[in-house]
Amino acid sequence: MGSTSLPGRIILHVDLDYFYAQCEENLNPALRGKPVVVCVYSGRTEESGVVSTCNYEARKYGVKAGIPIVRAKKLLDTADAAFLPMNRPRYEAISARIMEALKPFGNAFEKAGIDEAYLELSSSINGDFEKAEQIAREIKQAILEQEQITCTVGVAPNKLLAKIASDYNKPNGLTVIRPEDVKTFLGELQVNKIPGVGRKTEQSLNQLKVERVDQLAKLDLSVLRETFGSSVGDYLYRAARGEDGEPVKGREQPTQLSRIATLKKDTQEISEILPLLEELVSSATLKLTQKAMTCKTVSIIAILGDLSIHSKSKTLESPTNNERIIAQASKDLIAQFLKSARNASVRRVGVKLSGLSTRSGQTDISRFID
Ligand code: TTP
Ligand code: CA
Repeated sequence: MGSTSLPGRIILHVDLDYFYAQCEENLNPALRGKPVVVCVYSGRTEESGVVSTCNYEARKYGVKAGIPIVRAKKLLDTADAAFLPMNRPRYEAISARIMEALKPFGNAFEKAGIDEAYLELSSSINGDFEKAEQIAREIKQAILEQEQITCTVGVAPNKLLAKIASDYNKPNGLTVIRPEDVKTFLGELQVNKIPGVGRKTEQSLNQLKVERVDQLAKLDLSVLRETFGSSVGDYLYRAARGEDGEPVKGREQPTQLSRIATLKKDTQEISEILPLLEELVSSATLKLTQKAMTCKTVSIIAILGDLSIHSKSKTLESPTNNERIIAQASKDLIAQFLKSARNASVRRVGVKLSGLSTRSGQTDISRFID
């Protein structure tokens, strides 16, 4: 079922600790050591609204994100606590500087929220988890020195596991999950540690007598699909095994990829067109493979001597990055084109691969559960 962790892959997930509250502590160091609660005031009454986040001193009293401010005040009534209004533009400016500082540490960088990001280290350190751990320490030090912000880092063979790792030991933590430790590490966790598994999914799993991830890994895929539907079922099945092929998306993923070139001379002969077309297919397919993507549709483009542009497309039976299949489809299409457009003298020829998706076919489904 799709790709798992590619061998040698190492991903870092950086999560800034109690982010908004830590920003407030830095803006007013007198707050340090006290419970600090950042609030979203609704404006209805003086105290109505909810807690956005709070520092770890406040968490000791049971305060957490999402609870009413009134309730947080009750929990903290014996403490010398600070209640501050949220100032999002301030936190965004700090976040933007930190994100810029993080980018050079990886081959690819993906911001996943105001206070979290993924870095792909794979190709620079050749699967060396010791080096990855060292880089994680350097990152923590760099952010601390530059912004006086602590963070927690997870290091693992894929994004899913890196996120689970960074959640494991907060604040100011560093957790490394090596490929050989995945099964043991994951197996002992409660199912709600899987990103996306909230109260509802957890309750449904509990009804199936599943509380820990090792128990989840014993469920048949068919049971998971019946209970949660096929996409969430597939996600849980793979997550229980620590499998995730999602790339760190440096930029927006392309939705199509094309190659086009000019023939040595205008021609109507397929034999004079095919060698160039095959080269273009080969180059496009290589790019697809490098991006760990597949295509669903193959098109050929023909620009004639009169500069008119023509194209023909074929939707494949299943998504692929197999060069042989893509080359065959292109060959069929150009043959069809030459047959239909008699006397067409081709000047430029091209191939376009579209309907691109990542090989796992999974698009961050964890965000949509519960
Ligand atoms: P989180 O990373 O979930 O929380 P955190 O950074 O405050 O704490 P932790 O040390 O556990 O990582 O969220 C990041 C920021 O997003 C957080 O500082 C405030 C904001 N936020 C809300 O406004 N409402 C919410 O319900 C949550 C969970 C977060
Ligand atoms: Ca955080």
